Amino acid sequence: MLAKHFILATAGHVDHGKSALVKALTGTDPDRLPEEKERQITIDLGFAELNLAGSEGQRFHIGIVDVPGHEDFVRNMIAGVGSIDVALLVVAADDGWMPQTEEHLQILAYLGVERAVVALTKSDLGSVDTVARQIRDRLHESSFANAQIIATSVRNGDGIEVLKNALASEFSAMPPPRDYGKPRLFIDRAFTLRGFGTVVTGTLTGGQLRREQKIVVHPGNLQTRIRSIQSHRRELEVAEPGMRTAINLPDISVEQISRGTVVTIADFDPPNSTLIALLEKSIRSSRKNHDGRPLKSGSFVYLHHGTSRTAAKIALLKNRLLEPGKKEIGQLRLASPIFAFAGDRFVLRDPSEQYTLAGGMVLDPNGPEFRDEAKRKLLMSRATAPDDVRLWVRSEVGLHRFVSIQGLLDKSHFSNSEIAGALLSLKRDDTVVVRDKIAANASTWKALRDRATRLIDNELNKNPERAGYDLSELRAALRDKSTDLFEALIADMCLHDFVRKQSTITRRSHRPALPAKLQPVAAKINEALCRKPFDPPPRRELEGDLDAQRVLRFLIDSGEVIEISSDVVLMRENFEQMRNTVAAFISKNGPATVSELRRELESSRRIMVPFLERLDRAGFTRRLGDKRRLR
Ligand SMILES: Nc1nc2c(ncn2[C@@H]2O[C@H](COP(=O)(O)OP(=O)(O)OP(=O)(O)O)[C@@H](O)[C@H]2O)c(=O)[nH]1
Ligand SMILES: [Mg+2]
Repeated sequence: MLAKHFILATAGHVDHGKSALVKALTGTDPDRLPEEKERQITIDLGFAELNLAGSEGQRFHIGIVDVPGHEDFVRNMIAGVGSIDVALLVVAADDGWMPQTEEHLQILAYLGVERAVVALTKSDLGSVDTVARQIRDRLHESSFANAQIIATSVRNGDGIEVLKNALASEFSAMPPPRDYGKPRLFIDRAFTLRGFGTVVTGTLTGGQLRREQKIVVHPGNLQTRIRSIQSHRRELEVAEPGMRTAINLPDISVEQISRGTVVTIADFDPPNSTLIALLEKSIRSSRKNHDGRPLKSGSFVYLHHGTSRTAAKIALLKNRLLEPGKKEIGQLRLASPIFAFAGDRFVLRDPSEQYTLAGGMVLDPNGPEFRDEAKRKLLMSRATAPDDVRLWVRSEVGLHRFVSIQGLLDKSHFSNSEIAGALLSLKRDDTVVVRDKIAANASTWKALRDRATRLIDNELNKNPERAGYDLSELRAALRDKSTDLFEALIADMCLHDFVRKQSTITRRSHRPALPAKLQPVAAKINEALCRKPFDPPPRRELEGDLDAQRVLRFLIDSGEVIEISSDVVLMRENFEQMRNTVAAFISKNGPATVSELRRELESSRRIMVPFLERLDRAGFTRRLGDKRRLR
């Protein structure tokens, strides 16, 4: 049986025995920094691995992240628990539930961690039963209310095996970490190895990474290739979600990459600096302390996402205050962009970095501001069903009216095939219209088509002599519609009552005709063109006013008048007669010059030069030196 990979992280108050427990479970001391050894305190993240067997022979390979408990290092703790599957919450029997036990619990909840096992450590020192009751009490109404509580001691080894079994049973009940084809490695360490160059490590989520794969580093959009991959010092071809992953990026210098940067693939838009999120303040945050005060719209906070931390300004969309126990939609403006997906969780802390204030879920990673109630509702619906791909696709179409199918929800926790499937099902129900590369709500699409129909009909009513409405004018009248959207609209209209003719669109039933008031103008133009049939006046003289322009355009569109050049037009019958005369003259006399043909036709150079060029272009005549012959 293949081993499943999961990530476990410790959590809990300073000095409660997290690192000692990791060492007892794995044999590895996660405190690797000299300063940590000297001060006997964890400062930064530590790592270890643990192999467990399930009761039915399953094998679990667990990457462990050991976090610091001290209040000064909560920032590092958050970076360690951003992509974990299970928390190992540690409470010491001689100390009980303490401030960072509570803060870590809230952080885990904000980040959406749903499973935990509690280790009641130092059982050799304190009253296990009393503290176990206290823990159960504090876990009440948290997502860990039913977590197993295991008393352990690293002094006498009590409970260590029981804890391993408890963890194994936890993992047995879990599906493997999701692979939706969108890998992200949030970097927690970057260093240089002699002979290898830059190595970065992190917890892989969302998809696989393979050796030799092309990747992108954000922010900075640095493009490079993975030279090699390791997990817990073993070489790999492919790293899976849920693996502690180290990758060698020899083309990137260690100065360009650090905790907080993300390694991903090149399929996505760059990071964003504005996002729309559901913000949530835990009912647990205590009124007495600073962390219990409501969060004010307009305030500055630190946003922790993945392994990154950035300053942000909050704008709540409805109320001015976010009270404990409440949820609100808000916009976050970030001091530096983050590579967030819709559905990602994050934590907000105060500017002095002493308190955890709130948490949230990204509802739109590229959220322009909107206070529109309909859109707020659509976003709110997302928050209630973060795993419902159909709902997310439908709300995406609702939020943006017309969405390009390529890239639809690409920054999300849904795979491309889940998104395509949801779109297909919405299309089958006629909820969403899919045309070409565009998806829209059925009603939005109908409204757009009705508008275009009205514009075309208006135009054809006003100018019945025109063959159709210029597409460029129609597009301008519909205002800032993308090329893809406009093309999809025209194609859709042409399936029914409309037809595209060159650069215009018209009703199939439309027959251009001159309105009565323009008839006299037409007669005047006719007369002018026939007075000297082979030497008519220049076009600009015929088009004295707007009406004359309309008529001439109609005559050209209907084929009664032929456009020879920008300034020469001829009646069709005169044009044909000229052409026959040219043919007869050359047949009789052999190749002829412009002058000879001009004399024969009693025309002028102004007409003859463009006229003969036109015959050349049509392949009727051919020019050889200064003479024309017939083809
Ligand atoms: N008696 C007893 N002492 C323990 C036990 N577990 C840990 N300790 C001691 O408690 C102290 C703190 O242990 P650590 O494992 O460093 O605590 P920690 O939770 O990792 O501390 P931070 O990472 O700094 O938050 C050390 O001196 C350990 O030897 C235990 O089961 N019994
Ligand atoms: Mg420690």
